Parts: sequence; C-alpha cells; structure tokens
Amino acid sequence: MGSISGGKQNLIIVSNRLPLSVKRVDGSFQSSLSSGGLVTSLAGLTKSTQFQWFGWPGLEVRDLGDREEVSKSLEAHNAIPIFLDSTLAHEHYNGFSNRILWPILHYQSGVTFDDTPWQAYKRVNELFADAIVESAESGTLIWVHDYHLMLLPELLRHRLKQQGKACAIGFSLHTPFPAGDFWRNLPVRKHLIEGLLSSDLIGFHTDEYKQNFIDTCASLLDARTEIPNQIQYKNRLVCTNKFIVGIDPQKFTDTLQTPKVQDRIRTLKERYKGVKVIVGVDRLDHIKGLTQKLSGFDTFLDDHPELQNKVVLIQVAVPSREDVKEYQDLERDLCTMAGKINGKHATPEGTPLLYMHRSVPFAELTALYSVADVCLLTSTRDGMNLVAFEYVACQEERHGVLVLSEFAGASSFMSEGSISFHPANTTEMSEAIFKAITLDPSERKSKYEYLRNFVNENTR
Ligand code: ADQ
Repeated sequence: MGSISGGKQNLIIVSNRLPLSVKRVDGSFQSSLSSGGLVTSLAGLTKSTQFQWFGWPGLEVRDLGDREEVSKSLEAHNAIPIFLDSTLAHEHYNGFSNRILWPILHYQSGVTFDDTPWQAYKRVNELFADAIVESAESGTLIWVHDYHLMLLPELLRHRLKQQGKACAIGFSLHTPFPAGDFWRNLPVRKHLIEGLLSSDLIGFHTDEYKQNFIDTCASLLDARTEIPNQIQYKNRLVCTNKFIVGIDPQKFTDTLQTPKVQDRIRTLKERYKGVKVIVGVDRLDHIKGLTQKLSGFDTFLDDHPELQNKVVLIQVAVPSREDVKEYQDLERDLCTMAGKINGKHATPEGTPLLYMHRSVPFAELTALYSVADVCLLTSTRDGMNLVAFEYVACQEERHGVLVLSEFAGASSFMSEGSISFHPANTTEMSEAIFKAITLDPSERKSKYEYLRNFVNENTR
C-alpha cells in the first residue's frame, strides 16, 4: 500500500474489508495482507499513487483504547478502520452480501430474501458513509469498490451536500451485473441501483455487465439511457464504462526468478516427469464451478484410459466464507467427489487428483503455475477471474494452455488465446482438456503470445 507522506490525500479508496486483516494475538494486534481478487487488482496502484483506504479491519474491537491501538498500527499503511460490532458485520457480510446479493449477481437461483440482513446491509453502508464524509475534503475523489457497498454512493452524496463538500464519487463493481430479468429476483433491486446512481462514474469489467446495468436502470427506474454509456436519472448524469481489471505481471516473473522458487520448480518437475500437470486455483465458491470441474475431469479420465498415470489435476481450493452454510456444504461435497474420483481412477502408481483445501504461499503458487502444462478454470459466472492472468504471467517459458469457461468475464478478452468451453457440459470440458494437453507447439505458442500481450497491456 502507499505509505503516508504527510501530504494531503486526494484519493480515498473504500472496500468492505481493508487489504490488511487485523488479528488479536496474545493480547496485542497484528495485521497481515489479505488475499483475493480485489486486493490483487489494486496492488499495482500502490506503485504510483497515494491514497487512504477505508474498510472493516476484520474483527470486532469494542474497547476504545484497543480501537486506538488498531487505528495507529494501520495508519502506517494509510489504512483507516471502520469498526463494526460482530453481529452487524456478520449480517451485512455473510447474511446479505454473500447469501443474498452475491448469488443474484452470479445468476444463482433459489435465493430467499430476509429483512434482518438487509437492515444490517443498510446500517453498515451508513456507518461507512459517516466515517468517510468526516475525513473527506472538497476535491477528494472517493472510489468505492464492490457489491457490499452499493448504497454508499447515495449516502455519501447526501451527507457531502449537507456538509457543503464537493467530491467526485466513482464505483467499481468486481462481479457480473446480471440481465435485468434476473435482477428482478431481488426484492430490493430498485434501492441498490438507485444507490449506485449517485456515483459520477460506474465501472464494470465487461461491456455485457455494463449494458445489463444500463438496461436495468431504463426498465426499473425509467432512467433515460439514449446516449451510449450515460444514464440520466433525477437530474443527474451518470457515466458508465468498461475497465479491464488486471494484475502486476512483473511481481510474478520476479518471484519466479528467486532461488527458492527455482528450487521448488525443479523438485516439482522431477516429481511429475512424464506427467501432464493441470492446475486449478480458485476460492472455494459456487461460482468457480468446482463441482463441475471435478465432474468434467472424471469424464475426461473415463474417456481416456490410455492416459492413466499420465495426467494429474492439482486443484487448490482456497477456503472462503467459511461461516456460510452453503460454503460448508460445498466443501463437504467437493471432498466426497475428490475421494470418489481417486477411488475410481487411482492406481498403485498414483492418484490423478490432488485436491488441496487450503491457502498456499505466494512462492508456491507461482511455482505451481509455472510447472503446469494447462490451467483449467471452470467458473459458472465470474466478474473477471485473475487466476487466468496469473497463470499466463508464469508461463513465459512453457507456453502453457489456458482452458477457460465461457462464463468467466476474462473469456470476453481471452477466448482467442485459450480453449473455451461450457462448464455445465462435461463432455465439452473433457474434449477441451484433451485438446489442451495435445495442442501442437506452434499453436500453443501463438495462443500464448496473444494472452501474454493482453496480460501485459492490461496491468491493473
Ligand atoms: P475473486 O473471486 O477473489 O475476485 P479471482 O479474480 O480469481 O477471484 O482472484 C483470486 C485472487 O486470489 C488471485 O489474485 C489469486 O492469486 C489470489 N489467491 C488465490 N489463492 C491464493 C492463496 N492461496 N493465497 C493468496 N492469494 C491467493 C473477485 C471476482 C473476480 C474478479 C476479482 C477482481 O470474483 O471475478 O476478477 O474480484 O475484480
């Protein structure tokens, strides 16, 4: 993160969680870098820009003295904590954001609306608005991130006006925005899009998400949308655009060159000599299509008995949202599936699936990306999917093949350089995997070059 220079800050970034998670260890507080797509996508910004970052520090701190201690320790990283009590934080984050809003944004049906988490969502957005407006000065640009804070632009606009402060507000959505008819499933559909329409600029990962949002505003709110990329609503003009989110590829190539990672790559290459390695790295989330991935891989193993002991899938499933029942159920299902697949296809020489339900250190992650012949990403819906970018950044030597679901936002930019498939079609997935491991070197090279250029041109 950008450090404090003592100079005036004119950019405020806001996200639900700070990029640093605070933990209480032996009576004192320690912070460490959080993981996830949003932190990765904003990491590059810290190289060139100074800003303050507002968000929840990840734990309840009641005592005022403790709050001061946490604030002081984060101040060194220009991070400003917004304290929430744990029930409120839980209802906002797990209750509304992750159990109701996230599935709707990703076209998952069967969501039941409940008023208690919705009230918590509103309250948390208000608390964020109070804290930010107190710090912001006229001229500050306030850049709000993601679906946890969709009401915040409207709340900010109202409070800023009351205090006579003029600030520009930007909002970036890191998820898809679904087609209008699906968005109607959410009873509070109007409140949320009205909340966003107090922004000056709203950014989406793809043109499709942007257009879905514009069309929804026209049909639900009677907003005027005749001018491309603009929405006129209640005497305000709101601009929308597509912004391609990316990574800092240099960070990956630098890490790959370290002796520790080079050593690890040698060990892994020796271990998998004569075996095609397929890698998957995903947060353990329904949208990443992990059950579909295991089914597709099972079909592939059925279809190709001649490749027994010659292909391995190393799947890292990073623990995520473990307090939500649906995520606990998913984890249990995946363990069962992994056991069944290995039970069916393992031989005394080895198991075809290595399923790891844990976080892996960054150095190990880059080594894994580097030794893999193929990266398999099976999202049923996904805002972008930065793992696709990271794999490409680590494949300069090998020209590995990206097998990418057509429903990942990244597919709208990378389909020409990858092998695309429908994640619910196990036969199509099996064929895509086979094509990837048998692709001839010249086609691999030309696909890879396309992807490398794209990743290097869209570095944040
Ligand atoms: P996520 O759903 O979190 O992000 P993704 O884009 O795949 O998904 O990014 C995951 C990030 O977590 C990657 O940068 C990856 O390296 C990192 N990560 C994975 N395993 C890790 C580990 N073990 N330890 C540390 N870090 C790990 C959301 C949306 C995406 C969108 C991003 C950015 O769901 O669609 O691309 O935001 O906008």
